[in-house]
Amino acid sequence: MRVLTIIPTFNELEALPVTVDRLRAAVPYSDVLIADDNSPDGTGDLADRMAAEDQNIHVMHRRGKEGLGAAYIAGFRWALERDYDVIVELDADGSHRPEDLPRLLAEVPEAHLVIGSRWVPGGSVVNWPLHRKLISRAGSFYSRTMLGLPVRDITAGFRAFRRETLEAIDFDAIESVGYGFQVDMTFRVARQGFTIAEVPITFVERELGVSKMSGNIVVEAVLNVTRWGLAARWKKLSAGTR
Ligand SMILES: Nc1nc2c(ncn2[C@@H]2O[C@H](COP(=O)(O)OP(=O)(O)OP(=O)(O)O)[C@@H](O)[C@H]2O)c(=O)[nH]1
Ligand SMILES: [Mg+2]
Repeated sequence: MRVLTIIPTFNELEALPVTVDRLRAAVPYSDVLIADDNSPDGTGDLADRMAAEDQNIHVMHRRGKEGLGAAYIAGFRWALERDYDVIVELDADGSHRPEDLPRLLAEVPEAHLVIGSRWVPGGSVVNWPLHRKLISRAGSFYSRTMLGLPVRDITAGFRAFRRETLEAIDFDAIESVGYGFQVDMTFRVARQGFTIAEVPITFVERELGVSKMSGNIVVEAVLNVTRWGLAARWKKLSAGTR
């Protein structure tokens, strides 16, 4: 099984080396692709230095900040052009513990998409205030109901895809950038009839660096979910009356 872990970065000078070291120790057979959006703090140069010392580390330098979704899609294309069997998404900020990755990878033979989930029994979040937990759970609940998806943690960003799953997705049709990107991907995977498994993880709020979360990203996600949910209902309804 050839595994590629994609780490999107924007200004992650402090956190990136720690995360990559932990990943290399936890899953030494995974290659790493750092997809950097020309970070002003020099994360891209640091990534190049890391790649020069470790042949399993690769770097993709992108023009500028275009959002996490665009960086992942570029990484997916890079992986599909090479012979990777499993493609993993991992944040640079330490929120996703690389030590949990072996448990996700162990589920890949059972499911087309494996999600590291905060909101299944055994999953948890460390260092989040109550309101952040409520927003995340409410967002997942709304998306789950609106889109009819049997997934507890729809916005989760710690994921392992089988190659065939990504091959079936039309990346050009994806517009969302933030959390919406994760919801969008989940919805598309489910609509292909693929199986999705959730593995409990402990999510740790970042201790190093600065968050790129914004109100806009949340608004985008809610609006898109509403639009997709209504469109899917409308399609079902009009198919029934024909
Ligand atoms: N390449 C790229 N990476 C990004 C971009 N925005 C965020 N990232 C990376 O995506 C990962 C998640 O970003 P965070 O800032 O932690 O956002 P978040 O996890 O949604 O928010 P927090 O919970 O507050 O940390 C990190 O590795 C970021 O560096 C972007 O525009 N381009
Ligand atoms: Mg984060």
